[in-house]
Amino acid sequence: MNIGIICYGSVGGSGVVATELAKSLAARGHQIHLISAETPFRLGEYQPNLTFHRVDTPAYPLFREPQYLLSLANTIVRVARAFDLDILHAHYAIPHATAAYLAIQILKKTSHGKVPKVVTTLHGTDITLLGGDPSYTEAVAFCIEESDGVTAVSESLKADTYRELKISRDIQVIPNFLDCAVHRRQFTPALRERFLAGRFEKLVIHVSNFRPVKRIERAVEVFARVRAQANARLLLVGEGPDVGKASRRIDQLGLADSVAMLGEQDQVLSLLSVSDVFLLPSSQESFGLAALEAMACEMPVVASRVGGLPEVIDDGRTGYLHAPDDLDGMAASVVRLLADEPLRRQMGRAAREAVERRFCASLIVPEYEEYYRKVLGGGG
Ligand code: GMT
Repeated sequence: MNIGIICYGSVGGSGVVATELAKSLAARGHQIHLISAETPFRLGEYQPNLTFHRVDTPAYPLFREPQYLLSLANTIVRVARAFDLDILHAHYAIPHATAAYLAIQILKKTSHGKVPKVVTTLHGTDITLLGGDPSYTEAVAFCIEESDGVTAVSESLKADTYRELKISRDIQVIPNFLDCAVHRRQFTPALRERFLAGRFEKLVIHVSNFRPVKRIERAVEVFARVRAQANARLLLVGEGPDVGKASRRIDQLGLADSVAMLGEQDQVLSLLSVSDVFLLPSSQESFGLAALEAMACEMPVVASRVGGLPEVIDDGRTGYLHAPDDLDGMAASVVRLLADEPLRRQMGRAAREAVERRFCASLIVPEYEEYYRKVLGGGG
């Protein structure tokens, strides 16, 4: 199939999933055209069958906002015509589903060749934070209804979409995935020793884009409770709007010596693999790709019981889930795991097994292929 994949290239789960899907589909012989305003950070080296098309949005003094929706729709039209696309797969509804809808209207009026079918994948905040906002609802709901196929990354997100947008169409759940051959524990003793620095015994890690929904200050507060009971260090990996808040909270709680802020890292496997527990106290998480990456590296996750996280983490078997405001409960679970090596190893192994059973690219990418075929056959 000739498939156009539209995504955000900046660090974020939806862009990662879209790029990994693009790479896997290209490796399976499809012609893939990845369309994004930035080079997706997981794109990596040249790969046959995979072409990247940059969306350029020229600035003009009259425009207060850059016209990304228009330049994206325009790029989609050009790519669809030039490469005879069968499928246009929009990752993250806002505004990608709308750009795809607009491009299709243009192609229907102006092209003599085939017009691609549109598949929209809902990732989370496009529905739970933005989609339900009255500033966007009508347009988002309309373009989701108009897509030929719609997928959501969890049952929880599917339910949220019906509730928030009052739509009635069918939504297929296809969970996020990892390349399980690549995403596995890569333990480097020297790296662990470097972080332990001869002063600490255990490592707790949090990886995110430091947006408010990740509640990074709460992560620091959970760690403060852990630190009172265990000789642990916290590794904070990522960049985003709440980095400053994190630093301030670390200083207020007198934790500067036991927290390492590592900034954005595109390869987190080695960092995950030397750590003991992953902490994710988000207020909302439609799936929690970062938790899945930690589990693939045989690490238990302590997280909020919100959104799709219970579909990823089996409470008591592959990690522990708590009400988002139960910081004491999260800290107690982290301390328990840090103190009990056999329990931690057993849960880590169970976490890896859970990833292999349901979330490997080798299982999920064929689900997307089958869904494309269904949509092309008119049954989407
Ligand atoms: O809002 C974000 O955190 C970014 C967003 C994204 O597009 O990267 O994350 C969402 O999509 C990811 C990939 O499907 C999911 O793993 C995240 O759970 C989801 N974030 C939220 O629901 C908050």
